[in-house]
Amino acid sequence: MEIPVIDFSNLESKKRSETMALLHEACEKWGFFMIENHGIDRELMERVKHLTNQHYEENMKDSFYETKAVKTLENNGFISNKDWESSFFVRHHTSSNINELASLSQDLRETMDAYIDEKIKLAEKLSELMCENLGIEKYRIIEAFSGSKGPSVGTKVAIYPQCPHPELIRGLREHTDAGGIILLLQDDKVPGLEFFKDGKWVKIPPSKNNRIFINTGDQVEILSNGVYKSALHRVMATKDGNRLSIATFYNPAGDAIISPVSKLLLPNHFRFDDYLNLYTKTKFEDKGLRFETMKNMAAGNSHQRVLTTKN
Ligand SMILES: O=C(O)CCC(=O)C(=O)O
Ligand SMILES: [Fe+2]
Repeated sequence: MEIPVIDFSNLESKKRSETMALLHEACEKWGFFMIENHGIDRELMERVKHLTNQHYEENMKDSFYETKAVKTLENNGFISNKDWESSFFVRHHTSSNINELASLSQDLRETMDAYIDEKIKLAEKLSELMCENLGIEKYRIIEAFSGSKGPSVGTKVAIYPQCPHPELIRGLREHTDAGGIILLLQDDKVPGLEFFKDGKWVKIPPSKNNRIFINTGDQVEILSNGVYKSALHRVMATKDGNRLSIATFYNPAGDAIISPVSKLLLPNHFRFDDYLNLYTKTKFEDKGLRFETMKNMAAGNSHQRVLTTKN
């Protein structure tokens, strides 16, 4: 199974419709994919990774190996209620906490800020492409996520440290993500991330060619009325070295009210007789039009409206 790779440079070329179709399939059938040629500066990405690794070595490593979970690992069976992960969380939007994270160097703060600005642009671009593919208004996802102050954006900066007993603990236990669009800058050497697809765990290889890994969260599944998926995933602990992961969450605001986009809903709550009446008149028409008419009827509009526009 080849994980879909969406080449953003094709969006400006003759290959646009083919690329859009690939993106749609990735969102529908996989819930995860990679993006290349996304336009984020390679050097900026390398710098974020380098400074984060350095920050871990200087400020996080010692305290991680002091934790009780680490010390008791050998004396336990499988640990099912903890993760082998050392992380911190940066909020960017709607308010930033980066200056409150005392141990971060000025260099890391500035580099992270510049990098996240790029990630936000990429998330918004992606949300627009998803809307286009779903046949809904271009800014529908951004608006749905906005609440009173705009979407909420945060980044989990994590190292999954080298683990002496990877069979006894997960790097991060199985879950789906609560929010919207997740953009992951991951280690270019050490693997560990796995996604569940069609009954099997798919291993996500370390990033090459500056690719960014994307997955969609529960709110995208809900907004799209289940057309797009939030897939189960996990991080395996490993003996092979530290694994870096910088995951940016482009999520709804806390006060955003979420519901499926009405255009994507199937008709519901109608009397079957009413459906049959309409069906008799429109049996040889496209069923999508019939569904729209049933939805309009439920909304109190004339049931003829959609059909008469066609005839
Ligand atoms: O670190 C990773 O690769 C995945 C992180 C993740 O799934 C999460 O934080 O929700
Ligand atoms: Fe996740």
